[in-house]
Amino acid sequence: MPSKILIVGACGQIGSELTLALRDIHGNDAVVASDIKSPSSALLSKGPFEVLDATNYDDFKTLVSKHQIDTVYMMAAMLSGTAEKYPEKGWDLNMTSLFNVLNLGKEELISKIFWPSSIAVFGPTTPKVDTPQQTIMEPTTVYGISKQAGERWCAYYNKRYGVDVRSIRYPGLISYKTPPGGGTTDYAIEIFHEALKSKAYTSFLSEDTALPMMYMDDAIHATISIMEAPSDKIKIRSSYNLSGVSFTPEELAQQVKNQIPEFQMNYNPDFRQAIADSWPDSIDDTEARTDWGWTHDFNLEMIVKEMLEGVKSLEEVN
Ligand code: AKB
Repeated sequence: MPSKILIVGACGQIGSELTLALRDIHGNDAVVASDIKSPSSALLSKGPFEVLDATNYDDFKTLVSKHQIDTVYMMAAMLSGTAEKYPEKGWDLNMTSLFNVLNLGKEELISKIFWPSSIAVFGPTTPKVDTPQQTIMEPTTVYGISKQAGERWCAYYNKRYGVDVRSIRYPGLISYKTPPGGGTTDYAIEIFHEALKSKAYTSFLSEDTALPMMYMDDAIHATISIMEAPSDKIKIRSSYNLSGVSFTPEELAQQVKNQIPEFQMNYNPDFRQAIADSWPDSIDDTEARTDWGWTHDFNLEMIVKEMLEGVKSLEEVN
């Protein structure tokens, strides 16, 4: 029987683009999109959509059996900035949704799971430059703690129950198609909208805050690649380091200025500065490259060009 896929959190920043990419590969009917909130028209018109609260196990199970789902991409999560405002809600959403999908795997109701982790699993005591796959991990944010705990549970369910769960530690993701969802790396998206609208942007991170980042197309490619890889190639069952580019707000502003010379960047760091300061500057992803052949395509210059063109085209449509 052909694979039937469920995306949970399909209206989110990654979920929306992942849904469209998977529908291009497998056909619209093979990919069921779901979210707790209403979908965008592009998602709705192209294939099946279901409203789902991922923290409700019974509803999750019913949906899986209704559509005979065998693969779940569990993309619903509360990101770092928002989870600092609502710590218990963040913990509950991030952990309960993960347990639900892992238990569907344990009960053999689904056969393959993707779950996103993040560079937020690292903390201030982690080596900052070229952070290795295995290293000190003492996260200081709710989001980071939930992702680190989640990674341990993924490895546990794989070892103890044989659940085929695969995961990536996403860096900050940059895209123009869907707005970002309350993360610390969101400045690297907002800057493009403001540069085109008002030729100025005030960054909530300081000019010299280097962070690992990636263009969304690379992230979608990585997500689909790790899921398509033969099971024996996935040697790490917690989560893989993944690297694209690394830059500071000042370096990004300079690239934007190269395209829009009048652009003015200002800095007014807020509570997210402390979160960013606790994360790595850059990531070593040798294992992902060796085990399942990961490569990235987009450098900073390409990202800036794509983002300015993409945001401009969105504004012309609206
Ligand atoms: C965030 O900033 O919270 C996310 C992430 C790095 O996981 N973009």
